Amino acid sequence: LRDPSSNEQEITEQLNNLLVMASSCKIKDQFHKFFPEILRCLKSSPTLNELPSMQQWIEKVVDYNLKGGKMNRGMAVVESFVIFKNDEISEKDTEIAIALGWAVEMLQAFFLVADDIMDDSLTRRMKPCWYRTNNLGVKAFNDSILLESLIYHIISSYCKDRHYYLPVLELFHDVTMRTSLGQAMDLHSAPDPNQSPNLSKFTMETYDAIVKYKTAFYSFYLPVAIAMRLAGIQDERLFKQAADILLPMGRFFQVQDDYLDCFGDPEVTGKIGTDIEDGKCSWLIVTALPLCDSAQRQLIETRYGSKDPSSVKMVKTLYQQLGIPKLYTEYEENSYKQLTQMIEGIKQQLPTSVFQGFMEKIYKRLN
Ligand code: DMA
Ligand code: MG
Ligand code: MG
Ligand code: MG
Repeated sequence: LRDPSSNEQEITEQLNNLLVMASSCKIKDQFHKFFPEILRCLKSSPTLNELPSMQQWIEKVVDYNLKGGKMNRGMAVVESFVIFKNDEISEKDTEIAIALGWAVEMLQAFFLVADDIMDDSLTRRMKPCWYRTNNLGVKAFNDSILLESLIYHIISSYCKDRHYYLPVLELFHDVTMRTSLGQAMDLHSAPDPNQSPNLSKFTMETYDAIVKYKTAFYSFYLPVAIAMRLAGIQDERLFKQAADILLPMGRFFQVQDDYLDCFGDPEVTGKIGTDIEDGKCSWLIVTALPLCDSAQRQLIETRYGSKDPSSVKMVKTLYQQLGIPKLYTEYEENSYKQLTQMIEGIKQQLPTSVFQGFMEKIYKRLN
């Protein structure tokens, strides 16, 4: 016979999960509905009023590059804020959290426009990359800078008079610096065109440093740290504790991104992979190398980092032969367990639902 109290506990847990899901749907809806507000805010900037001819261009750049994504990062600001605040939240505060969520999406857009040029990518979010539209090419680089500058217009429009204005500004600046350093390490670890890769650079330590900086800070730490600032949290130890979980979670996310680059379905991921062609220091190559015999290593030396489709195919076949997909599934499952344990470990200090919510959204993801 089942213990009736355990049954009750289960029902309470399921009810709680339903409540969290309902609130997440509501936030998603509110978040999307706010987009025209963001456009209005950008177009009403005094600077743009001096240049009415640029208003349409801004709208075009922002519309193309901010829409169509999963919005996980932006929504995480709002969802985390609601949990941290744990109190009645005013309409104004919700609005600020949503606006800052869009500022995070703007930061993501600015990095992606540049990333796609540098990675020589073809598609993003099921559409051609921005630099491949409007005959832009490298001129799209300026739109990346433009998107970055708009972040600060949003932040000042919504929180100039708030006590957390400066800490939030510093967060965006610090995270931008870290992300661009990560991108620099990512780019420098790859070979020059028509050169064979320097395989001694492809170690797990290098990989860990690259992905922590290029992905984990802006995708995981930034949204939660903003929410903490909005909720009035100032204790630096709590920010450190949050980072101790969010940075490894960001690594987990980038390992998934690397796997999907090679083995994902572009119809689902919305982007065609380029890591093998670009000779990137990806999780797959770093995991594969120690398993290679000398002939397999030779194959990587001659074929990795080449745009020739038959070379790319040979690398993918080698990954299959080495059992990389199975190793990936094991990594994903073990990491999930480990991260869940880490989250359990901080429950006295920080609300676990912030971190577990993030985790549930990305575990076993296909896009
Ligand atoms: C992306 O790394 C990192 C940033 C800062 C955009 P990536 O090139 O693997 O991303 P994607 O696969 O989305 O092009
Ligand atoms: Mg890329
Ligand atoms: Mg890249
Ligand atoms: Mg990638």
